[in-house]
Amino acid sequence: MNGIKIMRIAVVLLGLAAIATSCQTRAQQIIASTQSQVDTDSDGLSDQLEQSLLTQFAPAFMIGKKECSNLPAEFRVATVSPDPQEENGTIYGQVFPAHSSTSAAPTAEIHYYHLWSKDCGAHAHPLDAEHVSVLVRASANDSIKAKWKAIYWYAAAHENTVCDVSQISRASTIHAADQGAKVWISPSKHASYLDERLCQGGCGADKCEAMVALPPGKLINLGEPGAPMNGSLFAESKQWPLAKKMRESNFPDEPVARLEELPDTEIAWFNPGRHPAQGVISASGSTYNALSTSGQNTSAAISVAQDSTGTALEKSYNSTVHALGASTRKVAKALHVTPTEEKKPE
Ligand SMILES: [Ca+2]
Ligand SMILES: [Ca+2]
Repeated sequence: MNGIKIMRIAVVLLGLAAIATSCQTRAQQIIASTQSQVDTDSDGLSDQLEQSLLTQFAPAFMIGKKECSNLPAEFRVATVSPDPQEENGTIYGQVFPAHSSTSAAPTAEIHYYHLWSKDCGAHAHPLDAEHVSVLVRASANDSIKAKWKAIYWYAAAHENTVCDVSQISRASTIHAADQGAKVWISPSKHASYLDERLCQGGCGADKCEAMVALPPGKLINLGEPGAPMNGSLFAESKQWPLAKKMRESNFPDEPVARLEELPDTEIAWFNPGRHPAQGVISASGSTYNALSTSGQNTSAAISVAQDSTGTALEKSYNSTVHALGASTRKVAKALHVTPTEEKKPE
């Protein structure tokens, strides 16, 4: 075989190799594209995007060192009745298009659920479904390539009870526009707070003491109501209100509009004045403290601003606590708490 023939064969082989590589790359692109289009829970957001957003905005949870339910639990898959398999710090997520989403500015709501095998505080009960939420918006219409930013955060605290002290905040206020917020979970009752001081003065027996960071654990997408992912059939169980929490938006127009009227240093109550006698009550020892949530001016919010003479939170507390009076006692009665001494703030 002369040199010219060898060269021709080599060129042909190289050509074939190039074609094979091209076909392989194309196939890989098709597979990747197909994977990015998979939408298991049929809500219009791909599994890939949902997991990416869940990871980017995963909160940094703080829990009690002596938490009586140990860690948020992972629940047995493919089981309709919630069955805590292991208390290992698993966090469950849900991502769905927000009602304000447009093709120009895709917007999604994310819920992070910390699910416990039990509530072991006052009025204890088995199973405890708690959560925080965030509203996130894309910088461009390509939701995969776009940069996503958080706009508002919500933390559920004693939702739908006389003690409801759930909060809503601008993401920038709590330094959580690009990543997850720091969230304090009250030991035993598992109420979520966007500011540690709110937990310290929380409702009932809430008190955040000896708090430690929740160790990194699994982050599992629950899917949507009626369209579970990852075997999370337990989400629909009537044994807990998880499905109800999954069906509700935590960013309806009214609280968002109310928050936008406040200075950007403030966190707003989600339900100010929802209950006429509502207050944030802390019964600790013989001291009976309260924060107003009457929905007026500073009492509609908690300021997280600092100043040289102390926190604005304390100022707000001082300026509103006198308004509580009889209403404080009504809440105490509702909570079955009897203060032995009512002390004015210092
Ligand atoms: Ca989806
Ligand atoms: Ca989803």
